[in-house]
Amino acid sequence: KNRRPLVLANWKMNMQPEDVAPYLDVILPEVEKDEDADVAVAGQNLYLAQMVQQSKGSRLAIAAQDAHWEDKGAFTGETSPKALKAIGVSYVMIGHFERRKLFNETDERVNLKTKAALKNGLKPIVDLDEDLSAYDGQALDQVELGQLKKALDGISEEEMQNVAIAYEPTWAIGSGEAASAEQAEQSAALIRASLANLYNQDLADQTRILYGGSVNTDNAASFFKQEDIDGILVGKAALNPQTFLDLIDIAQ
Ligand code: G2H
Repeated sequence: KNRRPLVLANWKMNMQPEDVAPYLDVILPEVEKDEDADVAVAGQNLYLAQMVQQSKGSRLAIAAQDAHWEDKGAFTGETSPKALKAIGVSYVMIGHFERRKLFNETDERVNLKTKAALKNGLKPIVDLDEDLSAYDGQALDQVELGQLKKALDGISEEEMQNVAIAYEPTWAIGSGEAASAEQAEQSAALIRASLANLYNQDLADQTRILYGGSVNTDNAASFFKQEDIDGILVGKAALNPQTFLDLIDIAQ
């Protein structure tokens, strides 16, 4: 694989204000040594400016968990992708399973948000939670995943250089029961085949695909061994900074 591993911690709505700086204090010196993987932490919006400040000049990238599709306007409670970029945020997660399930995120909005993130120079991590078993047995050159196709509608090959895809089987999220490495690889391979059909094989070969859903230090290595899995999206296990560091080590 010539794709650079990406390890993303998703804090979700966890961490109190006093937890943020000590967490970064633990990981920052170690992340500096980890030259063979990209590392990012997605915090609640209200911590992002502080996280960017604390990690300035380091290799750690800061991610948002969502962003609106407009740069500004009357959208109470929402977050502007333009403002995220301005404060130094690098990545933005779009369409996480919890957004789709609990906050009525639609494929159309995922698409609008992905485009807006790209327009503002943020790197979107587009999350898919579609049940891919439906595509079982389909010839690879015909695979066309619904969520993927809708999310990327109108996004150019050039813009795709900055997009990563994350796949999270719904039953594996926060359940403690991860997909097996084989199941995860099968899904990642389907996603890559679908990217090749939507764009071309070169682009599919360059795009990073992450697995998410109950990743921990026991199973992470098995995911990285898979041909089509280039990274992990980690919730619960990444709430402990030492465990997150262990996961980054495994990625390299
Ligand atoms: C899935 C994942 C991170 P967890 O949502 O996005 O969380 O690792 O707790 O399953």
